[in-house]
Amino acid sequence: MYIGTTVTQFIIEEQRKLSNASGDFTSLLNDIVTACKVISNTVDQGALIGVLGSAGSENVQGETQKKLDLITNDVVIKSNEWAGHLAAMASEEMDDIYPIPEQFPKGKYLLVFDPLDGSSNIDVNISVGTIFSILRCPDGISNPTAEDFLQEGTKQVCAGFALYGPSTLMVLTTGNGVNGFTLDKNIGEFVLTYPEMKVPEDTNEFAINASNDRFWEEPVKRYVDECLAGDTGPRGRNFNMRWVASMVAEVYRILTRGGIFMYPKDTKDPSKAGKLRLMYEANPMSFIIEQAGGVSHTGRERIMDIKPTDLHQRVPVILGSKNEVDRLVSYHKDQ
Ligand code: P6P
Repeated sequence: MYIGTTVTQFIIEEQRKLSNASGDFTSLLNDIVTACKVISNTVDQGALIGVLGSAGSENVQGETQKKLDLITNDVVIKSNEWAGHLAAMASEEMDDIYPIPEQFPKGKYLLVFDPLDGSSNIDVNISVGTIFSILRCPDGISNPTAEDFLQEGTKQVCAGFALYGPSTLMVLTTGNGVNGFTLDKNIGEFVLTYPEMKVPEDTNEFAINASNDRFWEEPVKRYVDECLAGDTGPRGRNFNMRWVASMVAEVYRILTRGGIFMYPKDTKDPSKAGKLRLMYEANPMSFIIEQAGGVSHTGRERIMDIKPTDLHQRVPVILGSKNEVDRLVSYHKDQ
């Protein structure tokens, strides 16, 4: 019985379109996919294997780490450090970069990842995910530093995420559109189920943490107030609101039925430019959203154009359906 196109077959067929493809990239992507399968299985078992709850430590962001933050970080590291495709890795859960250990060969790519995005939800059994971004290691560099990771989002070779929800899904882009796969746990393979995903240009659904309302800048207040005014206000139609507090779940919903996701700049902590991290949340999700026909912006600039200055740099994020993001960007210009 034909099982459909597996993610491995898909990647190899994609690779054939690239004239200079060495197979290195395909093998790297397969190692990342393996890590996501292991994480899916671990998250699925949760309390049964004692992996829930706090690890009693903080990450570089000052956020309390869950046990699963550390476990999943280690899964990604161990699945990808040995094969010779990477020169180094960086993660939300590690202060500095992770150089490939001496006993393993080094490769030409850099991997940046958030091993368990939305992990504050894990103890309450709400969907979480793994976000990853692949960059090229600069030519001639065999021992990269954090500086070598600080590349604009436009330099990404690949971006993807796994979503551990009712189904475990994988969403990928290598710059030729966006494709979604569902993990068939009976055979342990991600199978192509959502080819050529596209973000609808219009939407009636916005996502924002409304508890931050009093900290928002005027353009965001105006946009959200107009959505809340519905058909009695300037938009002339009603809107719906969602907030899952798990970016992977929000982005997947937007890829499926449209929407606008906002974690904007606010005055809650003036020292922070936003909550979400550029290198392993905003940039990979921006690559995916743009490849699916959406827009991803800070309100003042295209996220993928930002020249990073720090591995754990935070940025405002407004992404999703083109016509809604464009509208909110125009409100920033009107300011
Ligand atoms: P808040 C999860 O911690 C995360 O980084 C994103 O996945 C999510 O969109 C956001 O933070 C949730 O933030 O302030 O609503 O808990």
